[in-house]
Amino acid sequence: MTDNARPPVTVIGLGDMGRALAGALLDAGHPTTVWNRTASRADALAARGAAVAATPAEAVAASPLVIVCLLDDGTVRKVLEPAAGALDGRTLVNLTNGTPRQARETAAWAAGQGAQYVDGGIMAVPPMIGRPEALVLYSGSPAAFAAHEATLGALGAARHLGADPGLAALYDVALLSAMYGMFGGFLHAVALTRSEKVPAAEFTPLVVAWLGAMMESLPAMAEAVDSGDHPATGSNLRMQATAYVNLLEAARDQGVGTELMEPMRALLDRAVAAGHGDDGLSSLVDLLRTAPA
Ligand code: FVH
Repeated sequence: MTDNARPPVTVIGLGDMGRALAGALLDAGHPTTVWNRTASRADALAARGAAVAATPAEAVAASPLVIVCLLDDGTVRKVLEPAAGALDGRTLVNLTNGTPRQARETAAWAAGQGAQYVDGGIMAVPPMIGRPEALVLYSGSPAAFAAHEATLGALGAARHLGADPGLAALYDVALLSAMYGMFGGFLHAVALTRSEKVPAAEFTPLVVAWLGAMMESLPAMAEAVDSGDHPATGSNLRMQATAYVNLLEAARDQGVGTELMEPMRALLDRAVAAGHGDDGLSSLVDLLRTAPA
């Protein structure tokens, strides 16, 4: 059910995420136009009242706000370039996962077409879209974001990070990197315990409690990073580098691959060799920002 008091929106790209975005906009009462390469993916949205455009250009021309959510940056360019003439005077919000450099390049390209540009990073999975727990990070034109903030709020909690269009992608890839670090650690831990037939479901509550306790140290580590002072607080890097060898040896003994764990050993060794053995873990941030010798 749409409500003509709500501004019209176009959604280009109806994969798992794009369909969730378009569905949330329909739920909020926005007249919604959609386009997707595989047209059948629009069927359920059309049944709920979405207008289905025949081409990307027709989709762009339908609304002052155009949201794209496609596989990757190359796909965004491929789909939008034939529609470039229709972008003049519109706001392009790109929720496709990408890099800061790609976001800045697409912003410059969009400006060349007369469009305002806002980049976005979706910190949510499709079933969360439309709910307040879905966080969507934005950066780019502050004026365009302010003009469309209420509409974008239909997708989830909207947070604008600044005028630099690369910021949302920077935060997005940083948060995803933290997520993959956590999942990688969990997967390795479960592979280890499964090697002795411990059911993952039995072991996992211990992981949840342990990671929760360790997460409490992150704000203090962040302060150390910002100050450049890296107190060991009882766990210096020399000790950690020595103990870490046991993590790798135990994995090999248990027949578990070490590919998720090896990079940290290399970094710890590099830190100790560089004279940071008495520092705390937070000093690895400085090291990561310098290439190995
Ligand atoms: N799904 C998720 O959990 C995450 C959550 C965080 C954000 N990501 C990013 O969102 C972008 C879209 O992800 P998605 O889940 O919708 O991805 P797919 O279901 O694979 O849909 C891909 C869409 O891209 C279209 N597409 C692909 N290649 C082309 C092409 N050569 N020409 C035109 N369109 C293309 C595809 O069309 P079709 O296959 O249905 O015809 C879909 O619309 C992504 O950046 C995530 O990293 C999702």
